[in-house]
Amino acid sequence: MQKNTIGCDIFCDVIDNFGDAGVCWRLARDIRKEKGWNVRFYINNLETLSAIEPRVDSEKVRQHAAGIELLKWEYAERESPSDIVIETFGCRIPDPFEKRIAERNPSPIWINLEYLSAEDWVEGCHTLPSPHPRYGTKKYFFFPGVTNKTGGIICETGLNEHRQLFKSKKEVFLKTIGANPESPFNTFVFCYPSAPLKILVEALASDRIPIQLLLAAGGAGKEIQELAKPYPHILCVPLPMLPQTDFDKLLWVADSLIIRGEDSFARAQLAGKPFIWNIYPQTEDTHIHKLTAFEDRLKPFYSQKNFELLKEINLAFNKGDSSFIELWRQWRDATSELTESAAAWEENLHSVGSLTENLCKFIESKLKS
Ligand code: TRH
Repeated sequence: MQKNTIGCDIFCDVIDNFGDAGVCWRLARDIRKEKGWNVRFYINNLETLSAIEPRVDSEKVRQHAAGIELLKWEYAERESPSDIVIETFGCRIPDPFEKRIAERNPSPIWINLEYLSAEDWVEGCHTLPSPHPRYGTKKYFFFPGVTNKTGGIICETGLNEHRQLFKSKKEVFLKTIGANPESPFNTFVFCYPSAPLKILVEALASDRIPIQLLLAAGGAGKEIQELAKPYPHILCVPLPMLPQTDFDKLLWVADSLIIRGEDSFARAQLAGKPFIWNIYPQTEDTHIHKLTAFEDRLKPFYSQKNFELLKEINLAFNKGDSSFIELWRQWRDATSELTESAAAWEENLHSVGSLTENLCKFIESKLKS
C-alpha cells in the first residue's frame, strides 16, 4: 500500500447469497482502479467473496487481492479508520471502530451506501447527513439509483468498449462454457429457487421454439434442468461460478435475461438486454413497489404495448402467476424491439454517471471542505 494516498475502508456484511459481496467488491475494485486509493475491505464472509473472486483465499484472514487489502471483520475491533469509511447497506460496523471514527482528527468522511432503488423518495434522501446517535459524527447517506438526482450505478470506464470487443469472441466463449454457439436463442437464467420454476419451464415447453438456457451457478439451475428434461428443444447448460470480472460475458452472449438481486440487475441494465427481474422478496410486498418504481422509469423508452408486457411479465414471474406462460411467448416474439428499448435505457443511464465517479466526487468535495 502506498503512503500519503487517500485511504478508504469498505465494510461488507454478507447477509445471504452473493449480492452483498458482489456489490461491495465491484465498488472496491472500481475505486481502486479509478482513484488509486488504498482500499481496505472488511468482510465477515470470505467464502462468499472467494466464490466470485478467485484471487481471494477464503482461509486467509488478512491478505491482498486485486490491489485491495482484505481483512476479516474482527480486525475492525483493533484497526484505525482511514480517511474514508464506507459502510454498506446499513451494516453495523463494530463499536470500537465507530468510537475511533468519532475520535479521529480530521474526521473521516463516513458514508452509508444504501440499496439500489428507483423509488421517488430516494432522490430526497440522497447525500443527506445523519449524526451518529452517540457520537454526533456525521454519516452521509449515499443512494445508488437510475436518475440524475441519485448516485447512479457502477459503470466501469471502458465497459462499452470491452463489450464491443467481446462481440467477435462470442462463439469461442459459448464453447468455453459448454454451450452450443449455433443456438438461435440464448437466455441467461439467474433467479431465486423461490421463483416459479415449473411455470417457467412450462412456458418454454409450450413455446416450442428451440432455446438454450445458460443456467447460472448459485441460482436455481439444477431444478430447472430437472424440470426441462422431457423437452428436447430446451437445451440446458449448467454453468460453473464465473469470476465476477467475467460475469458480464454471460449477459452479453444472451438474447434475453432473467436476473435477480442488485448487482446482476444493474449489470443487466448496462448490458442493454431485455430482462425479467426476479427481485429479492421482501415482506408486505415492498419488493413489488420497488419493481413498479423501476418499471415506471422505463416507460418513456418502450412502446405502450411493450411497456404493458414488461410490467405484466415481471409481475407474473415475481408473483408466480401462470399468466407468465402466455406472456413469455409475446416477450420472446418482441425480443428485437425490447432490445432496442433496453439499449436506449442503457444509453440514458450513462448520463447519470457511474456510482464510483459520483461517490468519489462527493467524498472529495467533503474532504476539501
Ligand atoms: O445473489 P443475489 O441474489 O444477492 C443479493 C442478496 O440476496 C442480498 O442480500 C441482497 O441485499 C441483494 O441481492 C439485493 O444477486 P446479485 O445482487 O445479483 O449478486 C450476485 C453477484 O454474484 C453479482 O456480483 C454477480 C456475481 N456472480 C459472479 O460473479 N459469477 C457468477 O457466475 C454468478 C452467477 C454471479
